[in-house]
Amino acid sequence: MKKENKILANAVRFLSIDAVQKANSGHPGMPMGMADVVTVLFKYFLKFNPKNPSWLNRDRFVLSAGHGSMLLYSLLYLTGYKSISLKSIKNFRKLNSICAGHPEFEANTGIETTTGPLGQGISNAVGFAIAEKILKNKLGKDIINHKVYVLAGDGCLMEGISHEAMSLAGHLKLNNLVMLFDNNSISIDGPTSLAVSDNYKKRFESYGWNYLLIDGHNEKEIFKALKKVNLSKKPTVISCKTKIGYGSPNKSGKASSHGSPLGENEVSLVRKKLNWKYKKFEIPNNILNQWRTIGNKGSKIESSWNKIYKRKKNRINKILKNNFSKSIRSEKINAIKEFKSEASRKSSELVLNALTKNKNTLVGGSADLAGSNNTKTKYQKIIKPNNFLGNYIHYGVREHAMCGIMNGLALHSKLIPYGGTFLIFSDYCKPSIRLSAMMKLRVIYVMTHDSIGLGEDGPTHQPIEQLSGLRAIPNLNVLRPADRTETIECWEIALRSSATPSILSLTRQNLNPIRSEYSKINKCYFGAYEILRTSNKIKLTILASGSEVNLAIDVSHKLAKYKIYSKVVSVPSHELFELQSKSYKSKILNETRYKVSIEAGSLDCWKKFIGENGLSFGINAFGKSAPYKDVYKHFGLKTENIISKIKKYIKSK
Ligand SMILES: Cc1ncc(C[n+]2csc(CCOP(=O)(O)OP(=O)(O)O)c2C)c(N)n1
Ligand SMILES: [Mg+2]
Repeated sequence: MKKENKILANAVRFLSIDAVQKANSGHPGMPMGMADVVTVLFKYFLKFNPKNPSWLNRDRFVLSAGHGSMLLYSLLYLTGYKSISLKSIKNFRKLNSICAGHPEFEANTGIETTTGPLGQGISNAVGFAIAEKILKNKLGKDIINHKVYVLAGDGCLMEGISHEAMSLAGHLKLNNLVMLFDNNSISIDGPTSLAVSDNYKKRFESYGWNYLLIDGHNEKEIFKALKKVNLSKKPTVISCKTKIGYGSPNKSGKASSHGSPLGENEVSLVRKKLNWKYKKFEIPNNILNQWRTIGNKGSKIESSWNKIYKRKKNRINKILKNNFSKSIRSEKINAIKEFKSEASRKSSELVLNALTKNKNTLVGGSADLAGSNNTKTKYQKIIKPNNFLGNYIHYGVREHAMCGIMNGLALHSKLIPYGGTFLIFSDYCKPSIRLSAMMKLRVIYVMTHDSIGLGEDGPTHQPIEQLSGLRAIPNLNVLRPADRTETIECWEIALRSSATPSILSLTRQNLNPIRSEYSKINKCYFGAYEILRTSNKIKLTILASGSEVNLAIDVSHKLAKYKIYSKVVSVPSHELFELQSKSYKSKILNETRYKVSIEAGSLDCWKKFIGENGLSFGINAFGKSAPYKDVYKHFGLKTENIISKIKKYIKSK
């Protein structure tokens, strides 16, 4: 490294070391090891403007190795982002500091995504890179032409999601994507040789990536590799051989520099070794100014971009604007007119048909179940290698990466991703779903075959505890519509929830329509609403969701023959119902003493509505392989059984 650049890199190192030491917690090793690489990247290559962290055409820098968060905070502070002050760095890992333990996405701060669960950042970066390609086609390459850099460590690359995401990125030839692999051969338990003997070159080249191996402390090699990327037709891994904890006499190259402060003594020794004469957190003006000069370059680049943008602004805004209301309304009118039995996955396809007839920013996809999830419409075009004119992604059988990629698509700017798989495989998506919720992203998960109602595929495919588990995730709307009208309304909710991801839980089997009148109001927004009552004076409230609303209606009508009068409440969303006023909730729940819930899944999540004295019908076992009506019968989800249990229940209480 040139002396001046070594000093710049050391500024990153010492801010990181000092912050971890002060917090008495964190990971100094990675920032120390990768400081040289990122210094060359930020100084000579990265296109960014700290004065406008949201600049649409900035390069995206994703820190997949989120444990090295101090590397990112140091860079953002040094280059002049307002979001990160020296004070916040001193408050690293303290309550409400933007310098959280792991980077937490916040718009307009330079923190592009939330990372920490290893490997997620790689899938986000693939999403960013796909978004860049799609938007370049939509808006023109004078408006969008940026790169995506992702810094990933050994851990990220051991995770399954890295295999899925990189394989798809290679297939799609995402030449705008560059991975900086911190190839330090150390993870928490010790040398990576304890657990890995992959041939990285062969692995990545077989995906269709370039593989460049460099010394991550050699400026010339770093520079040359980053320069080479520009001409590539493929994504590139720059495998940077680095020393974790670089500069630490006793801890460099060892796992001991990974996850805990170096200790005061060792910090002094590093200061000596790297010839850093400054006090804790002190970055002398001449060094800070050099970093700020690097940051300031971006203003100029953005302002010349702005000239082009201003000319095209109206057209761009038009392209990026969505207007779904008209299609939603006309579909709702149609649903009432046609009044047809159909699977809610089919209803969802009809909604998508209407939505995709016109241009918008929806980007659909499925993990190899397009036909089963009904996610692809005849109006959509497939995204292919070297052709990003389309709006539909065949993710392949890669559920986890699909969801991480959708997070990246949503984070990039204006795209609205939706992607399908079977509800049972939400388990393969969970870590990314959780992050969509944490980051407040509008990602729409189309999850079909949502119960034992899928029938013959049996217990491995029949979701039981999935709805309950998903409902436990904060800021996630789990939407389980009961017919076509509700499916349309749930889609409308998902599209309008700009800060909340949605799960659309949809059936394989047919459902009878429950809504016979057109309503301008989106009733599903209430989360739960009355759909039927068999008398003015009722004794019983029956709550049900999705496919079981039909069953609840049948039960309610038949109970009336025994003079047990009831109301049926359709509950498309627990979360939205919880948001309603006390009086609304009370009107729905507390009209009767007797309360019943019916849902073909785990029972527990209904307790909060029906109380200890309520009666739940559901399933607490792993499903069965048989035609679906037989499976429903087997688990007691049949009108006769429910009626007889309700009769006993009312007698006994
Ligand atoms: C999914 C997941 N599993 C486990 C962890 C805990 N963890 C954090 S860092 C780490 C080791 C990472 O090793 P590497 O990527 O090589 O980072 P380095 O030690 O080189 O900085 C582990 C296991 C995690 N953050 N995410
Ligand atoms: Mg490592």
